[in-house]
Amino acid sequence: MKDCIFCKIASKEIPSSIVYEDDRIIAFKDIEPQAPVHILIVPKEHIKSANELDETNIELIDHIFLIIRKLAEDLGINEDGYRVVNNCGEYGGQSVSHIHFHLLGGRKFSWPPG
Ligand code: DGP
Repeated sequence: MKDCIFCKIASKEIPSSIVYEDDRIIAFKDIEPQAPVHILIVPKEHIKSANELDETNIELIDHIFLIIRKLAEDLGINEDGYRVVNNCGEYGGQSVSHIHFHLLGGRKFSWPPG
């Protein structure tokens, strides 16, 4: 989608530190890391937010979570644990309107979130 920063990252129009890519998704380092490991997992298809998901996206979401598990192993954060976050909409704190999942690890997180 024109003017979408994550579409531009997916098409390599904007550079990023890519840690994983396949035909459906791209994963890259967050530009403002909130933890020693902070990766964004983003579908290449432009989906605005979790609000837009439907049955046609089930395989995509399955795939994303399997890749998150693999990345957690590869990045060595699986044993200590990690957090996966999806921010949706204004109250959820979503700042980029292209659905994405944060994989955060390398430190202990508190609960509830702010
Ligand atoms: P959210 O607030 O959930 O919409 O998260 C958006 C994240 O995207 C935020 O943590 C910062 C990150 N981000 C925004 N622009 C860029 C960019 O150009 N490159 C990278 N690598 N990350 C970005």
